[in-house]
Amino acid sequence: MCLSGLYVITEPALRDPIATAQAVLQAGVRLLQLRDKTATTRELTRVGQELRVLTRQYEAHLIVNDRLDVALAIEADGVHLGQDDLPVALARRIAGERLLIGVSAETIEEARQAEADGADYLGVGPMFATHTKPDAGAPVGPERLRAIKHAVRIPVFGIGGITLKNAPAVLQAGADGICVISAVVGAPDPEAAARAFLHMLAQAGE
Ligand code: 3NM
Repeated sequence: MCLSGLYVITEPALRDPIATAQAVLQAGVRLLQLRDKTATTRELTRVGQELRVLTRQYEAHLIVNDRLDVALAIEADGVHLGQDDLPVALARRIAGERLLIGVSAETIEEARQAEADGADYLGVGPMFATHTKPDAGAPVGPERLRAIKHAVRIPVFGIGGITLKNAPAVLQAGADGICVISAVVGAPDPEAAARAFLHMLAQAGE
Protein backbone atom coordinates (compact mmCIF):
# COMPACT_ATOMS: atom_id res chain seq x y z
CA MET A 1 0.00 0.00 0.00
CA CYS A 2 1.50 3.22 -1.17
CA LEU A 3 0.43 6.09 1.09
CA SER A 4 2.23 8.80 -0.82
CA GLY A 5 2.07 10.82 -4.00
CA LEU A 6 -1.07 12.41 -5.34
CA TYR A 7 -4.32 11.93 -3.45
CA VAL A 8 -7.35 13.34 -5.25
CA ILE A 9 -10.59 14.09 -3.41
CA THR A 10 -13.94 14.39 -5.17
CA GLU A 11 -16.08 17.52 -4.92
CA PRO A 12 -19.51 17.23 -6.56
CA ALA A 13 -19.93 21.03 -6.64
CA LEU A 14 -16.99 21.18 -9.05
CA ARG A 15 -17.41 17.96 -11.03
CA ASP A 16 -19.36 14.74 -10.95
CA PRO A 17 -17.40 12.25 -8.79
CA ILE A 18 -17.61 9.47 -11.39
CA ALA A 19 -16.29 11.78 -14.13
CA THR A 20 -13.57 12.93 -11.73
CA ALA A 21 -12.58 9.36 -11.01
CA GLN A 22 -12.48 8.36 -14.66
CA ALA A 23 -10.24 11.31 -15.52
CA VAL A 24 -7.77 11.03 -12.67
CA LEU A 25 -7.52 7.24 -12.72
CA GLN A 26 -6.78 7.45 -16.42
CA ALA A 27 -4.05 9.96 -15.60
CA GLY A 28 -2.46 7.51 -13.16
CA VAL A 29 -3.82 8.60 -9.76
CA ARG A 30 -3.96 5.63 -7.38
CA LEU A 31 -5.43 7.24 -4.29
CA LEU A 32 -8.96 8.62 -4.48
CA GLN A 33 -11.30 9.89 -1.78
CA LEU A 34 -15.07 10.03 -2.08
CA ARG A 35 -16.09 13.22 -0.32
CA ASP A 36 -19.64 14.52 -0.61
CA LYS A 37 -20.98 16.55 2.27
CA THR A 38 -24.50 16.89 0.85
CA ALA A 39 -25.46 13.52 -0.62
CA THR A 40 -27.94 11.27 1.13
CA THR A 41 -26.53 8.05 2.53
CA ARG A 42 -28.24 6.16 -0.28
CA GLU A 43 -26.71 8.37 -2.93
CA LEU A 44 -23.26 8.29 -1.32
CA THR A 45 -23.41 4.51 -1.25
CA ARG A 46 -24.48 4.31 -4.90
CA VAL A 47 -21.66 6.57 -6.05
CA GLY A 48 -19.24 4.74 -3.75
CA GLN A 49 -20.15 1.41 -5.31
CA GLU A 50 -19.48 2.80 -8.78
CA LEU A 51 -16.18 4.24 -7.63
CA ARG A 52 -15.30 0.89 -6.08
CA VAL A 53 -15.72 -0.84 -9.44
CA LEU A 54 -13.66 1.84 -11.23
CA THR A 55 -10.88 1.96 -8.67
CA ARG A 56 -10.57 -1.83 -8.75
CA GLN A 57 -10.19 -1.71 -12.52
CA TYR A 58 -7.24 0.64 -12.09
CA GLU A 59 -5.89 -1.04 -8.96
CA ALA A 60 -6.35 2.22 -7.13
CA HIS A 61 -7.26 2.77 -3.49
CA LEU A 62 -10.61 4.20 -2.49
CA ILE A 63 -11.11 6.07 0.76
CA VAL A 64 -14.50 7.36 1.99
CA ASN A 65 -14.65 10.68 3.82
CA ASP A 66 -16.35 10.80 7.24
CA ARG A 67 -18.49 7.68 6.90
CA LEU A 68 -17.14 4.47 8.37
CA ASP A 69 -20.42 2.67 7.71
CA VAL A 70 -20.36 3.52 4.00
CA ALA A 71 -16.67 2.66 3.73
CA LEU A 72 -17.37 -0.80 5.16
CA ALA A 73 -20.54 -1.28 3.10
CA ILE A 74 -18.85 -0.59 -0.24
CA GLU A 75 -15.65 -2.42 0.74
CA ALA A 76 -13.53 0.68 0.37
CA ASP A 77 -9.87 0.55 1.33
CA GLY A 78 -10.22 3.18 3.98
CA VAL A 79 -12.07 5.93 5.75
CA HIS A 80 -10.92 9.48 6.40
CA LEU A 81 -12.00 11.05 9.68
CA GLY A 82 -12.00 14.65 10.85
CA GLN A 83 -11.55 15.83 14.41
CA ASP A 84 -15.35 16.00 14.87
CA ASP A 85 -16.08 12.58 13.40
CA LEU A 86 -16.16 9.17 15.06
CA PRO A 87 -13.12 8.91 17.38
CA VAL A 88 -10.25 7.11 15.68
CA ALA A 89 -9.83 4.46 18.38
CA LEU A 90 -13.53 3.54 18.08
CA ALA A 91 -13.34 3.48 14.30
CA ARG A 92 -10.34 1.17 14.59
CA ARG A 93 -12.21 -1.08 16.98
CA ILE A 94 -15.11 -1.37 14.52
CA ALA A 95 -13.08 -1.67 11.34
CA GLY A 96 -10.26 -3.80 12.73
CA GLU A 97 -7.59 -4.09 10.08
CA ARG A 98 -10.13 -4.09 7.25
CA LEU A 99 -9.71 -0.37 6.61
CA LEU A 100 -6.99 2.21 6.46
CA ILE A 101 -7.87 5.12 8.68
CA GLY A 102 -6.81 8.62 7.70
CA VAL A 103 -7.20 11.53 10.08
CA SER A 104 -7.21 15.30 9.63
CA ALA A 105 -4.78 16.97 12.01
CA GLU A 106 -3.96 20.61 12.42
CA THR A 107 -1.64 20.47 15.42
CA ILE A 108 1.16 18.25 16.71
CA GLU A 109 -1.09 17.17 19.56
CA GLU A 110 -3.88 16.05 17.21
CA ALA A 111 -1.33 14.27 15.03
CA ARG A 112 0.23 12.35 17.93
CA GLN A 113 -3.19 11.44 19.30
CA ALA A 114 -4.36 10.18 15.91
CA GLU A 115 -1.25 8.04 15.56
CA ALA A 116 -1.65 6.65 19.07
CA ASP A 117 -5.31 5.83 18.33
CA GLY A 118 -4.40 3.81 15.25
CA ALA A 119 -4.42 6.20 12.29
CA ASP A 120 -2.57 5.02 9.17
CA TYR A 121 -1.95 8.45 7.71
CA LEU A 122 -2.59 12.11 8.40
CA GLY A 123 -3.98 14.95 6.33
CA VAL A 124 -2.45 18.18 7.60
CA GLY A 125 -3.96 21.49 6.65
CA PRO A 126 -5.02 23.79 5.41
CA MET A 127 -1.58 24.38 4.02
CA PHE A 128 -2.76 27.51 2.20
CA ALA A 129 -5.97 29.51 1.89
CA THR A 130 -8.76 27.51 0.29
CA HIS A 131 -12.30 28.23 -0.85
CA THR A 132 -13.19 24.55 -1.05
CA LYS A 133 -13.67 24.05 2.68
CA PRO A 134 -15.26 27.20 4.12
CA ASP A 135 -15.01 25.91 7.70
CA ALA A 136 -11.29 25.18 7.45
CA GLY A 137 -9.21 27.17 9.91
CA ALA A 138 -6.51 29.67 9.03
CA PRO A 139 -3.69 28.24 6.89
CA VAL A 140 -1.10 26.42 8.98
CA GLY A 141 1.55 26.40 6.25
CA PRO A 142 4.25 23.90 5.31
CA GLU A 143 6.26 24.58 8.50
CA ARG A 144 3.48 23.07 10.61
CA LEU A 145 3.58 20.02 8.40
CA ARG A 146 7.33 19.79 8.92
CA ALA A 147 6.85 19.84 12.71
CA ILE A 148 4.12 17.19 12.53
CA LYS A 149 6.20 15.02 10.24
CA HIS A 150 8.96 15.03 12.86
CA ALA A 151 6.47 14.15 15.60
CA VAL A 152 4.91 11.01 14.04
CA ARG A 153 5.97 7.93 12.12
CA ILE A 154 2.89 7.54 9.87
CA PRO A 155 2.71 9.14 6.40
CA VAL A 156 1.66 12.79 6.25
CA PHE A 157 -0.23 14.46 3.41
CA GLY A 158 -0.51 18.20 2.97
CA ILE A 159 -4.00 19.47 2.12
CA GLY A 160 -5.73 22.76 1.40
CA GLY A 161 -5.07 25.31 -1.31
CA ILE A 162 -2.37 23.21 -2.93
CA THR A 163 -1.52 24.10 -6.52
CA LEU A 164 1.21 23.04 -8.91
CA LYS A 165 3.06 26.17 -7.94
CA ASN A 166 3.02 25.82 -4.15
CA ALA A 167 3.13 22.00 -3.94
CA PRO A 168 6.96 21.88 -4.01
CA ALA A 169 7.07 23.83 -0.72
CA VAL A 170 4.81 21.20 0.87
CA LEU A 171 7.03 18.39 -0.38
CA GLN A 172 10.16 20.19 0.78
CA ALA A 173 8.61 20.39 4.24
CA GLY A 174 8.60 16.59 4.29
CA ALA A 175 5.12 15.65 3.05
CA ASP A 176 4.78 12.08 1.87
CA GLY A 177 2.09 13.24 -0.50
CA ILE A 178 -0.39 15.97 -1.36
CA CYS A 179 -4.19 16.02 -1.35
CA VAL A 180 -5.94 18.20 -3.86
CA ILE A 181 -9.46 19.11 -4.78
CA SER A 182 -9.86 22.28 -6.81
CA ALA A 183 -6.47 22.25 -8.56
CA VAL A 184 -7.47 18.98 -10.22
CA VAL A 185 -11.24 18.53 -9.90
CA GLY A 186 -11.93 22.18 -10.75
CA ALA A 187 -9.44 22.30 -13.62
CA PRO A 188 -10.86 22.55 -17.15
CA ASP A 189 -9.11 19.26 -17.96
CA PRO A 190 -8.76 17.22 -14.74
CA GLU A 191 -6.87 14.42 -16.46
CA ALA A 192 -4.22 16.85 -17.71
CA ALA A 193 -4.10 18.57 -14.32
CA ALA A 194 -3.57 15.25 -12.55
CA ARG A 195 -0.85 14.31 -15.02
CA ALA A 196 0.89 17.61 -14.35
CA PHE A 197 0.87 16.95 -10.59
CA LEU A 198 2.10 13.38 -11.08
CA HIS A 199 4.91 14.66 -13.29
CA MET A 200 5.88 17.25 -10.71
CA LEU A 201 5.85 14.59 -7.96
CA ALA A 202 8.01 12.28 -10.05
CA GLN A 203 10.48 15.12 -10.59
CA ALA A 204 10.46 15.82 -6.86
CA GLY A 205 11.43 12.18 -6.31
CA GLU A 206 8.20 10.96 -4.77
N1 3NM B 1 -9.64 19.53 4.22
P1 3NM B 1 -8.53 22.44 -2.20
S1 3NM B 1 -8.65 21.71 3.40
C1 3NM B 1 -11.12 18.80 2.40
O1 3NM B 1 -7.41 21.51 6.12
C2 3NM B 1 -10.16 19.73 2.98
O2 3NM B 1 -8.27 19.58 6.60
C3 3NM B 1 -8.82 20.51 4.57
O3 3NM B 1 -9.46 21.59 -1.23
C4 3NM B 1 -8.12 20.55 5.87
O4 3NM B 1 -7.47 21.51 -2.69
C5 3NM B 1 -9.72 20.91 2.39
O5 3NM B 1 -9.47 22.86 -3.29
C6 3NM B 1 -10.11 21.42 1.04
O6 3NM B 1 -8.02 23.59 -1.40
C7 3NM B 1 -9.04 21.14 0.03
